[in-house]
Parts: sequence; structure tokens; C-alpha cells
Amino acid sequence: AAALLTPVQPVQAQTKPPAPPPSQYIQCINPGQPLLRIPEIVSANGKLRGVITLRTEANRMNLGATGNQCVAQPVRAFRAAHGTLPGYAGSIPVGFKDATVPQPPSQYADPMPGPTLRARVGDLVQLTLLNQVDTGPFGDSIDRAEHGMGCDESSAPYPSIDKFPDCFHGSSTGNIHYHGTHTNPTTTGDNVFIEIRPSPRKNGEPVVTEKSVRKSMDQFFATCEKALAKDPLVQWPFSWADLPKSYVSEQTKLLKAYDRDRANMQKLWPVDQAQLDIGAWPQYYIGAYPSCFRLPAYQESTWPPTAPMIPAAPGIMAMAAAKFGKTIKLPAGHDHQMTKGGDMPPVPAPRPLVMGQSPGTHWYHAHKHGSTTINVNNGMTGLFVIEGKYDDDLNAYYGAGWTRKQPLMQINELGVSPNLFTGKRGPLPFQVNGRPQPTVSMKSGEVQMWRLSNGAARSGAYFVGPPTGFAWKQIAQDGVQLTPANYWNNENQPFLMSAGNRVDLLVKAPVNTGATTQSFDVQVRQSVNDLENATNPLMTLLTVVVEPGPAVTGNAATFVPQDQAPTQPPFLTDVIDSEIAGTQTIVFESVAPNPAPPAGVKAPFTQQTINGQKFDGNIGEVILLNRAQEWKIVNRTTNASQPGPINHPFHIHINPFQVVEIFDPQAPYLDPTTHKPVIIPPPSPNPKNVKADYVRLYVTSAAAKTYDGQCVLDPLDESTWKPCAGDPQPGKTGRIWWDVFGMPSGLSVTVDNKPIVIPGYFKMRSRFVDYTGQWVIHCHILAHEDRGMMNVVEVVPFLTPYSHH
Ligand SMILES: [Cu+2]
Repeated sequence: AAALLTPVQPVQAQTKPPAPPPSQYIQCINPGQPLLRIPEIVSANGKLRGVITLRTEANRMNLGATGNQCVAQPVRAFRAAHGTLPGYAGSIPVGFKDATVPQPPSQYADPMPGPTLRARVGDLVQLTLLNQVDTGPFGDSIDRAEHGMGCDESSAPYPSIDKFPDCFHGSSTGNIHYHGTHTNPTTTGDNVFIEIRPSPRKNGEPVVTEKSVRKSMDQFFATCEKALAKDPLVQWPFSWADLPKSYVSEQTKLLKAYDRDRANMQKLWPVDQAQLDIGAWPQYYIGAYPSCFRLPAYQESTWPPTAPMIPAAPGIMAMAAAKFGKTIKLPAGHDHQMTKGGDMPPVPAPRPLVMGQSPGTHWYHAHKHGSTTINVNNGMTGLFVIEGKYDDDLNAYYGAGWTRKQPLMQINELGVSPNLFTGKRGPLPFQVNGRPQPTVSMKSGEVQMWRLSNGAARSGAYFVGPPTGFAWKQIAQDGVQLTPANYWNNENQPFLMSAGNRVDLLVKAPVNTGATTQSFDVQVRQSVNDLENATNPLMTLLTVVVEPGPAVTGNAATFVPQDQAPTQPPFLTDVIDSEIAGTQTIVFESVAPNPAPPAGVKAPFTQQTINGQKFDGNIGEVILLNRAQEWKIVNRTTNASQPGPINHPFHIHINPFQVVEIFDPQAPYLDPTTHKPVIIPPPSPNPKNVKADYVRLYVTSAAAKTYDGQCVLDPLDESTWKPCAGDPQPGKTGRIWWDVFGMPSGLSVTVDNKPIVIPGYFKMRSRFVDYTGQWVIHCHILAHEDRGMMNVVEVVPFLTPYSHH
């Protein structure tokens, strides 16, 4: 970890006089500066075309030192080669005309999320990712894996019993997960198994550049456009033969050259070759990789679609079965690769599109297993606004172009190394658009729509409610709009954004009749469990500055009425009982290591598991295409676990889900009048530093009840381990769609000296429709994902030879 403090050259070195090496600390950027306007890549003529460059920057980072002290740190960052400024107000980033100088000024860049992507439902995404990371500043402290040295090491006794690949490692490898997209999960779609190593460098400059790949990328995108124009369900490309010859031969050359470098002990080409041999899509690339996929538009006005959803495809079944069941033998050290099967052949048309892309607030982030935490901590996240009828309906009420002027807010938890790596405890502070506690300006009495995305690698942000004088209504969750009734009925509610969640929030400012601006803090609790939601200290996430003057009137000052609110597309109809074609139970657990860690090594080395296993590349769940399933997502992590209860945020790629039942054995008992948890304050005086607690809804004996509304769970009778009558549950209709949902922690009790775990759970329903292939489910506390809390889902177009487990 020592190398993390190595001084690095500032990014803007070419435009500023050479600076003396930094002292240990530099002053951090001040809180309270206007929200940063993140540059955007905007689609035109139905295509989101652009270049995202992953590169090394020296940023002034707040690593939690006291006194607002920062250090210059090398970070990896997504940057747009040709971004444009967004339509909302705020600070103009460095590099743009009339840039706002951050206060205090610094020769080091301040952290900034990647470019915002803005497209429309139906568009084709055609993005080139360039990896131009200069690995020099990161040394062997992070890029050890590429040198065959396995897990990252630190001065703390990490990684202890963690084993490659389920450990922190190799973070200069790039890829992009388009979180919230319903699209092709394979090849050049939302494929998180792809790993792109940095371009080699010549005279200090990357050799793979926008210019060097332009011709082959242009050619690829032109062919891709033709292939995908036929049908929104086409999953193309299917094999490397579909890529331009120039790109394939250049990649082959670069990969082989990489392998000839004796410093790179982890060889890449043999892995790609083994995958090519069985017709699979290769995993490793160098310098450049294209994304080309459709954001499918559902065209029918009713659901289900008029044509049959279940394809009959015996020919495909035989073809794929012949491919399947083969075991890929991969070189040592690559046991995390897929061990079965290749890519599915495309399922033939005609069959209807069953679901479309939901218009809303989505996002993207780096997703290289083992490096996701470090990369997301570095700021390798960005917003992905997918526009559609939702925006049109809002603009019909608020005025043309209104949605494009509304502020975008990416919550970050920036840093350079995960807590578990350094052994340091406690979360990093929150930022919004890379900056601490920015200000958002509102007119007197105005209504704005805030598009919030929690891009933190760890913490949930629990919004306790609007500031005094404000009102708010949530209108979308995880990029999927709520029904008009759900939107209308949730005024001024507190809400939790777990890591990965998005919320669209209509916010109404108070009228400011004064002569000067008035400031109001939006407060959150930084949290990973119920107790922290209820009792953690309040912190200011951002400040709203309300301008003085006559109150805004008319629609601009009014929540869009329920009967004029955007209506949901037909495919968001509730998943009903009769649709359920299968069930699965998936158990998440933070579990004490087995074997036990070395003497003296305690809490940080808890193992993160799904169904008792860490990620090994094998298929965890198999589902037939175009069926719905109900899954019970169980959390056996309890108050007795190390390091305490954790509501692991469950995330699934490609298809959103509806939550139909929640059992939270540690749920707070809510005061019937205030609907808030009843807090038990710590004793006073408090010599043992006891923390505040809250009254639980569930108790384990009738004698333990102090309030009428409490429920009794019998630790010896599993049939009572479910929600009681007084525990509010998701409605039967108009259910909310999510793609991240925190699973309630379990409760550990001791009966007759025997420990009993009463697990928390939620049940969800999802339609696994339209696209076949392999993708992942994982905990969105990314340190858990990196350390093994992930597995692979496969949607197959035929009867599978696998058994469920
Ligand atoms: Cu977790």
C-alpha cells in the first residue's frame, strides 16, 4: 500500500508550470460549491456514438484525514473524448470554456464521475472504450495480478485466506457494466466478463488510440447497425469472425506481444485461444473494445405481446446441446473462467419482444471482478439517462426540454483502496458528482426533478425526509417509473438508496420572500443495516440554495398531478402468480472463515458467500428463456456475524424485478403516530460507549413484548419465521420494479446455549425474457462482490442438461 502515496505528475502538467513535488497533504476542495455539470455524450439520429477513455489522473483525494487534508493520488478515470456540457446549472468542469475554478485552486484535478450517457429508448449504443491507463503510478500494489502475483497485498494482514480471483487485484483492467439496461448480455452487449488491459506505451504515450482504431471501429459499427436493424432481439456479433479483420489481427498481435513480456506472468492469449476453440467469445483485449447493443423499444400497446412468447426451437436445442457440456480446459490461474459451454447461438425469429428498455435514470461502472471496489472508489462510474415517453409526459406538463435542465446527481464514496484492503474501518465520506456537499440552486417555490444515483461502492444513503419547508415525491425507482398512484401517494417519505439504487425525486422548494438566498441541507445517514438507518449521525449530502424573489407559479411550482403523471409502459404489468414457472432460493452469508485466519487476524477476513460458496465461474441459476420465476433471497448474515448485520444489496443484471414479500427479523417497531422507529437512547452517563438502539418489531417471546404492535417469532418453530400481520408488505398490485434491493439481515438468538440463525429474506419475481446468455447476480457492496459474493445466471433457450442447485 505504500506505493499509493507515491507522488505523481499532475494531469494538467502541460498547461501549468512544473510544480514542486507535493507535500504529504494538500488542502481539499471546499464543500459548498455549485453542483458539477458532468460532460455528456448525447445520442443523435438514433445512435449513442462516442469514445470513453479510461486513463490515469492525479486527483486530490480526501482519504479521511482530519482537517480537510487531501493527498494527490493516481486514480483511473472514465473521460469523454468529446463531451458536451449538460443543460442543468452548476460548476463548469476544467477543460471547458469559462471553467469554474475549484476552491481552493489546485494543480491536481478534482475527482469527477465519467461522462453522462444520454440516449433514447430504441437507440443503438455504439461506444468505444479505450484503456489508456498508465500503470506506472500504481506499481505492484494494485497491478500484481497481471504479473502473476495473485491478490493485492497490503501492510494490513490482507489478503490472509482470500484466494485469487476472489480478492482485490488487477485494477487497471477496464470494462463497463451498463447498470439498468435490458439488452444483450453477451459479446459486445452488457458483457461484464470482458477484460481490457491498458494499451502498451511508446515514448510514454499509448499506442492504441482513438485514431488507431477508428477505421476498424467505424467498420464494426456499420456492420453492427445492419445486423441489429433486423430485429430488437438479434444478439450480434456472435463470433470473432463477425468483427473486422483489422481489429482481430491487431488484437491478436497485441495480446501475443503482451504474453511475450516476461513480466506479465498471467498470459492472456492462451485463454482467448481456448475460448475461440470451443466457439466461445474471448475474454481478453488490449487497449480498445466496442460496445454495440440496442436499447429495445416495446412497440405494442398491450401486454403480453400478441405473438406467442415461448419459442419452439428443437433445431437450436440440438445444436446448443452439442456445444454444451464440454468443459473448457484453461491454463492454471484461470479457474474463474466459465467452465462450461460456449455462447448460445441466437434464437431464431419470429418471436416477440416481451419487455422493452425502461426509460429512466440508469448508470454504468467498471465491473472487473476483484477490482470493482477500487475502480468504483476511484470514480469509474457515470450516469446513463435513457429518455423516452416518461420524459415526453413530464415535458408535456412542465414545458419542452424541461427534463434536460434537471440536475443529475451521482453519489460517490471516493477513495483509492477498499477498507478491507487497508484494514481501516469506517466508510469513506459521500460526494455528489465527485464533490463534497455541493449546492443546488432552486427558484422560490419551484419544482425540480432530481435524478439521483448511488454510485458508492459500499454505503446506502438513507434520506431522512425533505428539509423543513420542502416537499418531495418519488417518481421512479432504479430507472423504472412508479405507477401514477404510487408516485402520488408517497409525499415526503424517507427512503433508502442502497449502493446501486437510483431515485427520481420531484422536489418543491419553499417560497423565499426574504431579500437574500436561503440555504437548506439535505441530510442522509450513511448505512448498511437497519440500525444505521435509524440511529447513525445525520450528515449533509448537499445544500439547496433557494433564491429570493416572487414565488414561481403555475405548473413549474406544482407536482404533476396523478392524472397527468407519466404512465408506465405496458410491459411493466405485475408478475402474477400464474406466470411463475419456477422458484429458487439463494442464500447470502458473511461467514466466519473456515479454516480460521491466523492468530490475531479478526473481523476483516469474514468470507462473503452465496449458497455457501465464493464465486468460481460456475453457473448458479439456470432459467429458461421467456419464463418468470420467483426467488427467495435469503440473508444469513446476523447481528452476531463479523462485522455485524449487513443488508447486502442484491443486484441482478439485464432484467429488473418486483419485490413481493419482505421478512426483516430486525425490523424497527414504528411508533403508530409518527411512523418512525422508537429509539432507545444510550445511558447517561455512558462509560461503556453504548450506542443508541431501537425497539424491534419482532421479539422472541411474548414476555419480551413492550408494545401491543410487536410480533413474536419462535426460534424453535421455523414456520413462524415470516412476516407477521402487522408488518407492512409490498402491495398486491402496482408493485415497484427494482434492480438493487437490500436483503434484511438475520437475527441470531441463543436457546439453551444453542445459537439459532433466523434469516432475513425477501421474495422477488422477475421475467427472464428476450435475451439469452450468461450474466451475474451479486452483492452491490462491491468489496463483497470482489471477494466472492457473486454468481452466474444463465438464461437458455432450450431444456438444459444442468440440474438446479
Ligand atoms: Cu454484501
